[in-house]
Amino acid sequence: MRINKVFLPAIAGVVAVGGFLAVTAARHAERVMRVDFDKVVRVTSPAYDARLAPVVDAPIKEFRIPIKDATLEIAKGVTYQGWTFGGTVPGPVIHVRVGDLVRVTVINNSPMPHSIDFHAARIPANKAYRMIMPKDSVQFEFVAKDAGAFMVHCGTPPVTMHLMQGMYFPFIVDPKNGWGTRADKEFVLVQSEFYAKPGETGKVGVLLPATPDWNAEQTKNASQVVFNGRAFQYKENTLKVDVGDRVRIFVVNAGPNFESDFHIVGAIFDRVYPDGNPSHALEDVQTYHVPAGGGAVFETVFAKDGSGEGLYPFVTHSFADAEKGAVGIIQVGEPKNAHMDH
Ligand SMILES: [Cu+2]
Repeated sequence: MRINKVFLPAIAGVVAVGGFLAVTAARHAERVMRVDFDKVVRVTSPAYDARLAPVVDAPIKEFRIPIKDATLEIAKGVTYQGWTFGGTVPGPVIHVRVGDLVRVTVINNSPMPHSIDFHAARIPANKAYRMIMPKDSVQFEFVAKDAGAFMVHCGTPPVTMHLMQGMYFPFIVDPKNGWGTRADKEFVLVQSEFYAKPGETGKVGVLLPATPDWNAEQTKNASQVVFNGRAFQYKENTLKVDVGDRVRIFVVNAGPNFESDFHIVGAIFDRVYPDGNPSHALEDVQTYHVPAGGGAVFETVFAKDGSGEGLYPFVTHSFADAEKGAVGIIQVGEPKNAHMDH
């Protein structure tokens, strides 16, 4: 009813009663967006869909987020029993705008306690981020006040275990009036690490899933470092843009342990927003670091007279990590017979 009241003064007296109901219903639909991530599952095949859909205008955005166990493919041919938000790693991509009221319901459909932590929220942590027991749920709301690329994750101890199992997703907040420049393509990349022991070959010759390696995690010896949950997935499934496109990439580093030194080979970022504030843009940057638990916004233009048609690897320039899977390719245009030697 609160929603209807918003429109009552604006339209009372200018429409007939029947029209009033119709208009109110239509406006209501525009004011509230509801997404149930049990039903809307992020595409992960052949690669996790890195494209960011435009933000919806509805100023109230409601999200139902199920916690569930899932079998993941963390590298080609390597399966892993993960813990997830929404059945994928990373979980869903949420895109809102500064000023939006964000309503969250998290349901724990897994057999162990979990929780949720929105880095973008200013909210009492003891209430919103409390433990959610199996079959229990938590509900809270907050107004998104800060623009940027934010991490959302499970905060149940040991947090490192819940992170290495896959419990994180990106939460993108656009500034009220946009980023100052129009982007032709927007992508989201979440860097993270897995610490997995290779699976053994079972009795019938089937390779069993890899298993968590707690000692490797404690000594920070990752088995895979990935963008969007799977090693090297964007080498074959390139991110495609057109010549002349301004491309904006929201990079979130879910860790749990490593920094991301984000770089595109063959391009320069004409803008980086380290803290998501459009008035704090850095200009003409080659590489910029994203700390574990942090995010940054990167922009570059693949102009015809510069970084035009061709292939452009994106990496963490901490190359031991890139060699474990944190590398992908942006394909600009349709370069003929193009391949990367490295
Ligand atoms: Cu958890």
